[in-house]
Amino acid sequence: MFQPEIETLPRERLRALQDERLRKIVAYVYERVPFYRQKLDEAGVRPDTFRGLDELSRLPFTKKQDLRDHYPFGLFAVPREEVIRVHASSGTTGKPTVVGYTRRDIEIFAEVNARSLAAAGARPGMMLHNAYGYGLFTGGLGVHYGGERLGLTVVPVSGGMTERQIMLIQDFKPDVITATPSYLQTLAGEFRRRGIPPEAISLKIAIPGAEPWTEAIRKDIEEGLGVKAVNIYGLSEIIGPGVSQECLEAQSGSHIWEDHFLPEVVDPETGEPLPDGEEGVLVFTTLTKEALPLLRYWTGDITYLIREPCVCGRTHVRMGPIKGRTDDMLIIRGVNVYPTQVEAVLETIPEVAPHYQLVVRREGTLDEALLRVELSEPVFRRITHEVLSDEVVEADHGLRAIREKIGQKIKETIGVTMRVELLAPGEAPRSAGGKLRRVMDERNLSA
Ligand code: DLL
Repeated sequence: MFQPEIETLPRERLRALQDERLRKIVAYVYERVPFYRQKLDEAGVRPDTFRGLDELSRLPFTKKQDLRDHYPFGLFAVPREEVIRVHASSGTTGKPTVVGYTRRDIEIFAEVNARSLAAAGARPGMMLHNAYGYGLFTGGLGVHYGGERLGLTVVPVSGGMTERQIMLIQDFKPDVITATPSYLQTLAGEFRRRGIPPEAISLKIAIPGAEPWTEAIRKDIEEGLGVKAVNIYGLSEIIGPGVSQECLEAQSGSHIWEDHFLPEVVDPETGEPLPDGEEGVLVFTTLTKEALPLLRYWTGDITYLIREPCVCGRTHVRMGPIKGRTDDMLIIRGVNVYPTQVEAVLETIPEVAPHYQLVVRREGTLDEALLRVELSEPVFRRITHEVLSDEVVEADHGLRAIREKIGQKIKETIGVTMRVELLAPGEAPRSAGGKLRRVMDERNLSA
């Protein structure tokens, strides 16, 4: 562990620390951020009488729109001169969300990423191939500083230029790789294409994050690169990567670094806090941030909290995988659909690979969903073989059976009819370096 004492702090002491920090941060934002002073006044919360954790749910939520309304620096709690770095995340609409860090914030950013890398199994002296994007995106620099803090040799490759990535991995022989899961799949596919077996790749650990992924993708990455894959989660508004990290020991849920980020899961409709284990929107209060402290930030990410002790000995609560976002939930013919539900169905069908695209169109007044899925290599090889040996009819039957099986399972589990199209391996979109959009909603619903 990078900071064993804090990472294994007994729950009651962790709670006391959070309680103390929460009171402080409420007083801090009340004093320094006009937006929060007004919100807290409206909620009837006064810093001098606020009773900490027990009254957490009295605090107002902060939403992405609040950051947009105060673009670019309006929610900063320190003069701009004390901000030593800014990052920004590009939203789907208009202006980016801008976040800022004081010198101390950057130190904490490095610290939580060092913790995350260590929990993933990285050790001082190892080499890290960091293929998260450098620049306004928090991924590259966030993981970079964490790697340096832990004592790794950091190779700041950034995303993209796959040829060069492959060459550097073969020449430098790094132990750890950080990149989006879709880009790790791209790299694994490229090694495969060149006939380089996983045993010949130096990598031992991959740390995917920045977009949702599934157990099937984990398997694809682990087998393709010959690594263990452990999740890293985070968002710019809270700090960037390193808000939570899956440990190598359990590979089951990501530890939220709770001495800095206070999590809640709430009902997406009512905002009421939900009991542990129930699925809802993940909400964070930053406990130590100076430049951009946020109260009850509504991430839009859907998950649940796991309070059971972990085999690794860390006491910090775990979160499950991100099931989707409240805002990338699709409504297809009135049914709520998360892309990850589609992935979960595909995982149960051995004939297909974890590469797909979901296209939603509107034909007249009706939504049409088209699911384009790649066949697995062996099935594709069998079928092309049959076609070459003139068993075309049978081959078509085989494909139709697979298509029907997928369509039926989707209908049974999600409740939506989707047209299924089978693709040859390599035909579904791949990540060229950053986050991959697997869903294309081509309905123009505002028109
Ligand atoms: O993606 C920070 C990051 C960089 C995390 C590198 C991990 C690794 P944003 O661009 O602000 O920040 O996007 C944040 O991405 O609210 C989630 O919806 C999604 N996301 C991030 N990590 C994961 C993950 C970075 N491990 C948004 N699993 C978040 C699923 C993730 N979704």
